[in-house]
Amino acid sequence: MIKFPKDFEWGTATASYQIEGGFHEGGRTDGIWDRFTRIPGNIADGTNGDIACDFYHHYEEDLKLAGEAGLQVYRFSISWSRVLPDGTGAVNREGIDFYKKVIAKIHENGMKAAVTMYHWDLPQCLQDRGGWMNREILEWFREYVNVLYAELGESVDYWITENEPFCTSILGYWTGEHAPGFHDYSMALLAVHHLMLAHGVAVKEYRKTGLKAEIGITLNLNRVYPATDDPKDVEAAARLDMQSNALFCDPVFKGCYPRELFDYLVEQGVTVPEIREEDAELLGNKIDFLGINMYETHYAIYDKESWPYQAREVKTGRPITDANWQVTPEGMTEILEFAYENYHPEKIIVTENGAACNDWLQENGKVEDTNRIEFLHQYIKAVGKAIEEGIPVKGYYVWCFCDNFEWAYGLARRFGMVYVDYKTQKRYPKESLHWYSRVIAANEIE
Ligand code: IFM
Repeated sequence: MIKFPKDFEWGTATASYQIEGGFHEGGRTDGIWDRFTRIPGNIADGTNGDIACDFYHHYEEDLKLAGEAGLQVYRFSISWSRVLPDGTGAVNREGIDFYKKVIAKIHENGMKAAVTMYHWDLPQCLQDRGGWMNREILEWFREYVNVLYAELGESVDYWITENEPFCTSILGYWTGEHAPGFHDYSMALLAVHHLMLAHGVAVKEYRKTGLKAEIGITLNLNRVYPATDDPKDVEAAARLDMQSNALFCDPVFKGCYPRELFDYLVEQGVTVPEIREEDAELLGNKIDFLGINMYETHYAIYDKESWPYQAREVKTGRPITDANWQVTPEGMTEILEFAYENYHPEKIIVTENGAACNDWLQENGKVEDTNRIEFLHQYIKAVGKAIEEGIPVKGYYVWCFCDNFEWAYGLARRFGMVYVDYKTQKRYPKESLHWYSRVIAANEIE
């Protein structure tokens, strides 16, 4: 039996574009995902987030259900274009009021509010001005976060500057799987730099407000191990490992980028971003907690055709989830050890972990997602192991509370603990939600 500390917080996580819907209601303008999802072929099942699970109209019901399940923290993100329809300038009262009501309901239902300020949905009007390629985005972001601090600051319990800058940059500007859908590695690296600086801006501005809630960033970290012990595979995996972890952790904790990685990329013909003198101070701004999203350990081999790293990820025969991700619970303990040993964060929160499963709704209204329960069980145990080793993990949030729009995979890929019938918008708590409630109530796991 693993017992969790008394002050450990159990929660769940969501994100605006994936759940909200109401895409043209209440003064919201288009974000980059509204544009991206309209391009044929970008989303596997051709769906989009126009309605998703319609949290915009169902938030009261959802937050009541979350509270009744005993969840202690509800993580959600703000849609920038709902709050500032022109990206900067006039504040949309209706948008702010919506989030005020959401936070009030979170509290009313006995939970804390963890707010992500940027979870991938850049206003399209700012993309039209260069988006994450344009250094002016630091000023746009400064304005946006200050609106949030001023309007919501008194009621938010945890601030998360950005979610998974890896995805915004590498998937958005290199593989093109995510909005805005570019394919240029040098652009991706520039996006990394601007994202890291924007994170620094948000922390710096926050400290000026005197607000007392904690602020951190959420990184999706995972070790990349060699699939064999061939030295070429070992080196190739080490390069991808740096891209996944050090590229994002070094700027946040050390105020610089991994030299070895940048030197390698220059040799490959990549243009690395110009780092100005004033950047180091912004990059290294101290955070209160590190949020880690972890789902899968990756394995890689040498592949001379795979530019720029000459490395390719492969599966290694482990069971896989419906997202085609390998089930690797030991990797959860390992990534927590890696983060703690290399960067010494004072506090870590696992801000996402979960599984996509091939769920189906039975005649009796039940969804018996035993595979998700087994997945969560193994990963939560792995978090407990890290705590027993003395790593300061203070919270764990399941992705996701309810089924939602899973980016390039659309609505078909279900990650929720609550099943959503998208035709009726009716919610059906899955067995995993009941199971998670019991874990929370016991604060321990077998
Ligand atoms: O749905 C995403 C979320 O937006 C960010 N982290 C991973 C989840 C599952 O893919």
